[in-house]
Amino acid sequence: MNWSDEEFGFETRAIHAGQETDPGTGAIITPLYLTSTYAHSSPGVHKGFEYSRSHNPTRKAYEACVANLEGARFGFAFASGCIGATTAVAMLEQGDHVVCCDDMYGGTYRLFEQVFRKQGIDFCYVDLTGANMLEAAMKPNTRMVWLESPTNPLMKLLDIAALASVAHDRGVMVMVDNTFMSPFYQRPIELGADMVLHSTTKYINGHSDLIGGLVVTDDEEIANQLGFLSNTMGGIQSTFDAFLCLRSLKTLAIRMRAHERNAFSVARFLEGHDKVANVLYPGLESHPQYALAKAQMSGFGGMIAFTIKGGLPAARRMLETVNVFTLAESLGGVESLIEHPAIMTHSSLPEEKRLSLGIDDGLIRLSVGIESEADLLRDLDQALAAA
Ligand code: P1T
Repeated sequence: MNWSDEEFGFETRAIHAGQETDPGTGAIITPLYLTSTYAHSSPGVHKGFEYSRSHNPTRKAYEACVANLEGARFGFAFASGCIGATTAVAMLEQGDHVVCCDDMYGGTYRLFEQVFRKQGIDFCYVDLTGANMLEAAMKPNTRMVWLESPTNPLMKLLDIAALASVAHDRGVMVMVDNTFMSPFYQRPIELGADMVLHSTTKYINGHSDLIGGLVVTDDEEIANQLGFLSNTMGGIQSTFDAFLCLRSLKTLAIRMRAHERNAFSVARFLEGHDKVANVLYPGLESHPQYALAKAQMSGFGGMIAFTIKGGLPAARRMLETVNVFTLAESLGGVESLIEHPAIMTHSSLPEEKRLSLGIDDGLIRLSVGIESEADLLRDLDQALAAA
């Protein structure tokens, strides 16, 4: 069955795409195929599956479902967002150059600077909120542009269509890390991206019980390379975790709406609080790129960053005082999390880079979950009072 987006809505595709009723039993759920290998009837003659590093029916259904939701034909599921990123960058060669947005997940920055730079790949980090900045940053050896939008943690938005057009004029491929929005609120392939990365640890799985990554593309040549590298490097998602993610996708739409509803309330509450200096949420009219947020995304998601007055001492007191929010790294799960980027998720950035970006000691990041709205507001209120 072809669950095309012309014919079927997002919620329908999230429940059905890539999946078929089991012809042998009628089971409506794709089984957990816990097998490492598959029988051949004669050497080289098999049913399309040889070895589970290359292909596995559960993982294949999950990859096809996410690819469908992103408006792409090919998906590759990995054991983490980081190994998904690693596999994509492994397409490059020594001497190649990558232009990256300046604000990004600290672990991605660490991967580029402390692993790939040693392999002879060059990276630069540029404020890409203006597409002309990309033009200036590209060199003759630039092969890839690496974008996050919204960025982690500063919630900066990048104009994906404009940047992809500038990159493509020079034959440069574009990767967009869509972790914060999920395909429910943003579809970078439709905006011109060549590849989309997810840390599926976050909204795609949504229940904070696994680590995973996924790369999709609609480009057959890129898909061939990713398939080769995934099989050769072997960073695949485990079958069980692929099963859990496939299950989670079925509720992605309702979870994302619930995250957003609560995030709006939290963002407005914080904006009106006298201990809060600044709130960064793309759904607020005060967000510097509110117009782009409305044009590029179909919603605003569940992530918020804000600056507390009083710097680290106030931030620490607030983070130690929350009860419903949990002080923890990660995001995108049903439970609300709060964290301190400077000390936690972005500690691998050199201090001067962190501070020049604006990731200072007063910056706090929220992943707003889907608990009762009033409980979240009350919790933040009492924690801010303690700060
Ligand atoms: O943790 P992992 O599944 O390997 O994904 C890495 C990653 C990639 N891209 C983005 C935008 C991310 O936010 C992450 C992981 N981020 C966190 C753990 C965090 O708390 O920000």
